[in-house]
Amino acid sequence: MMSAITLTDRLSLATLAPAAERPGVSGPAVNPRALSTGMVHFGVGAFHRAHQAVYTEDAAAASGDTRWGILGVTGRSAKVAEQLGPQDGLYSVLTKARDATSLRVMGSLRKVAFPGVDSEEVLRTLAAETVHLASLTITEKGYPRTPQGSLDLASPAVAADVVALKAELSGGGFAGAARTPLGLLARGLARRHATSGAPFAVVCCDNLMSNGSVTRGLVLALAEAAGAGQMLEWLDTAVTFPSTMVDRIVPATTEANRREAEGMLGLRDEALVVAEPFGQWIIEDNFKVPRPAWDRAGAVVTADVGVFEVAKLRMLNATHSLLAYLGALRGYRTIAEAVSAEGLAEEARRLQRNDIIPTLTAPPRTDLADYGESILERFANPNLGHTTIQVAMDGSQKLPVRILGTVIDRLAAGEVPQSGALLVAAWMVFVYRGRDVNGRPLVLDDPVADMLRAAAAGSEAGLADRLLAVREIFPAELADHPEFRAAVAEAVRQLLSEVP
Ligand code: NAI
Ligand code: CS2
Repeated sequence: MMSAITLTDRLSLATLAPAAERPGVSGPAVNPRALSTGMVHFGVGAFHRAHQAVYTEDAAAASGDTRWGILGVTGRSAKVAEQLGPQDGLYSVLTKARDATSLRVMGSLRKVAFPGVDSEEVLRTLAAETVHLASLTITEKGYPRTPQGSLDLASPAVAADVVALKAELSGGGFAGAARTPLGLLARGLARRHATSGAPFAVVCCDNLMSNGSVTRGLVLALAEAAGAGQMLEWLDTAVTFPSTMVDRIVPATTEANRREAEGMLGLRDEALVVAEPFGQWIIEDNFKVPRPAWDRAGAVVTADVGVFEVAKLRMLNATHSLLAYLGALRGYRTIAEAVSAEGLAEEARRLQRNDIIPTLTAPPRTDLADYGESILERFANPNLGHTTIQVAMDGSQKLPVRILGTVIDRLAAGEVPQSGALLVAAWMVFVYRGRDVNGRPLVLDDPVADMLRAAAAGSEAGLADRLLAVREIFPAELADHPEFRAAVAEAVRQLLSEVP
């Protein structure tokens, strides 16, 4: 007779207790059943679950404040909602240090909504007086902007959300599923203004410079486009948009990760996330509402977050992208393999020391060279499995934030950033070749992939100029700078010869 197939039970409130007692496992720091929802998070992907949700849970544990349960809002699909629903919102964080692994069950994510079916619930929650803030990790491409940085009103999704916002403002009732997170947020703020008018905070946690100001500008633009009238003044006086610097390396979860966690937990966790031990969160002190005691959980709440943001986005994220593109082209699957490969750590140091550090003001108590070394050390963690192809995605959105500001600053100082040119060139060859030195395909995962492939197509000799002419990425002052163009073209020529 066939033996019964043993399906491991799922992590849930009913199965949690014995699991949390297992070696290497820690249980929720709060009682999930005691939490009320106090915040909404848009983009409940891996990073939120391993970063803001952890800080929020630690803050609740330190303060005994039970107001900070989280309603997560997914973006593109119902997948995360389907992963977490049967688990009562419980999930675990698999923390992978170089030589140790631990598992922590999290209890603060109380429900996940999918805008396709739950937009009205999200609107009601955003308007509730017991809910004080929303946070976002919707990726760089989640902020629909023109090359000049304004709201992209030509986007059909944005246009549809403007129509739905007009309906909300006119009291016309539910206007259907939102098409963008910012559209849903703006509608929720409209409802809050029309009901309690209570203050609110919107905390962007995406890798963007001045991410709070960027978010504020887009939300205001949505409201203006919808003819918001009095709501605009309320947004200006009652709603704040603090900027933040966020840092924790959180690779996409693999099935091997899930199996490892299952062995530790004795339960199946379909919503598992994986992360390094390091974490940092610098938050602008700009709130008119109650908030979790994040500063009691290791976050820093300060007036000047900008110096931290620019140092992190330029030092960590640009180095990440350099290693991702050079590493992927050389056939390295992970960032750890790339940074440990012959010559690549030196290229990363050259980028940091010659091009980036001269453009920075060091954050308080920070030696920038030491900071750069600590970053390379984190990248070298062989236990993490962060892939070059994951970091390489969305290059059209990431390059402007991570390296083009550095390039502009160095050119203004009369210097030609050779390593910055190498990073741009490596991205160009990644787009153009679409394969590594071993002939293995390299997927171009980018919101404007088709446009990039079309722009790149043609002779090798003209590749640099063709992609520098893409104004959605490269401003004319860069693309037309003769010495920068020459540096990029030379680096492209060299890399094309290395990846035939
Ligand atoms: P993820 O892929 O796990 O989650 C991305 C979330 O954004 C999902 O909820 C998805 O539905 C939503 N999304 C994706 N494209 C969208 C679009 N075009 N419009 C609206 N929503 C969209 O990614 P993960 O790891 O959670 O990272 C998300 C963001 O967090 C990153 O893009 C970055 O800005 C920030 N971050 C990530 C870190 C990491 O190591 N993973 C570290 C520091 C910051
Ligand atoms: C990475 C970031 O995927 C990427 O582009 O550079 O997600 C990086 O892991 C984080 O910014 C680290 O804080």
